[in-house]
Amino acid sequence: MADVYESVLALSKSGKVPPDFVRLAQDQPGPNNAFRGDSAPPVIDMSRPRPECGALMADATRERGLFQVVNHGVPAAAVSEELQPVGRAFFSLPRQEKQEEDYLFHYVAPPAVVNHDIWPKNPAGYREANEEYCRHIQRLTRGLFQHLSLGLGLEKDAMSEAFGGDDQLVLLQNINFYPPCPQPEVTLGVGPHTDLCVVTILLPNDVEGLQVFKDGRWHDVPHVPEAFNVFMGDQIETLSNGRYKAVMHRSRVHKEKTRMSWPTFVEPPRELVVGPHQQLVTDDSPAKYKQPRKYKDYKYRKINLLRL
Ligand SMILES: O=C(O)CCC(=O)C(=O)O
Repeated sequence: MADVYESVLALSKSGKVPPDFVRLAQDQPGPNNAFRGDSAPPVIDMSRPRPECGALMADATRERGLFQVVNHGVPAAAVSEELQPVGRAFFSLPRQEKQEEDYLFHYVAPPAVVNHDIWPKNPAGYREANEEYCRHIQRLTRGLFQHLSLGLGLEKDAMSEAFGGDDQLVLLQNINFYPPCPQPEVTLGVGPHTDLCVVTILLPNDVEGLQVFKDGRWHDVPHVPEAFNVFMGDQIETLSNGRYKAVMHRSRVHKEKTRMSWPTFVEPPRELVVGPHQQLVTDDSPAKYKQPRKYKDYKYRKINLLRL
């Protein structure tokens, strides 16, 4: 624990962000330049009847590519008593015990892609908490895919089938750790991007910082207790032939508090070719994404900043 806090303390005492972390003036979040109120993403109650839920999700995704869900079926205890404590404990370990300094990534499903050798061995219970959370997120993903399929006017299993089947979906678990920062107005936790995957299911701690870009401005996403943020990624934008938009987002850091977030990236299998769903390509709505690609090639090109 000493290590993290000593380095953060040193940073806070210096009162300045190291030059490498200072963003260009036009990319700095500034002291208070985001919008709230009407711009907040809708909070969708997943206990509503299925067609209603699908319609609400479809509206939200067409409008802004992001919504929040409550009554999603993931037990609060699996999050607040298991997943979050082991994540916090991991980032409190001395530096040499952590594989990374301020983030962690590993696959959690399907079994064929999971490599437990790179999962943290400490703290005790890390593996069990993450395996249990993964099962809940798999179930939530199935529900979301059904709603989002219906919202596109497709059969409820259409998205799952198009992405290779529920048990083949690849879940990449990430933890972001953003320590307090003496000058939050000049830097960002994560810079602007859309996610590569199909959807991202993001669980934040109670320190706000997520922002989404809409109508030429950045908007704060409020913290809603026990809600998940559901982001549309690049693959669902392609599959839906542009009806669902991948959301541009970024994260801020806080002057005094540590922010953490647990995004789960839901990806298609690496070899799967993703293109617009054939029922969504019509004379009135020709294919917008003319070059279907294997997911692994799309990912490689985007990560390496090659032309897509
Ligand atoms: O921490 C957040 O709220 C956003 C994280 C994010 O966008 C990412 O990990 O890709």
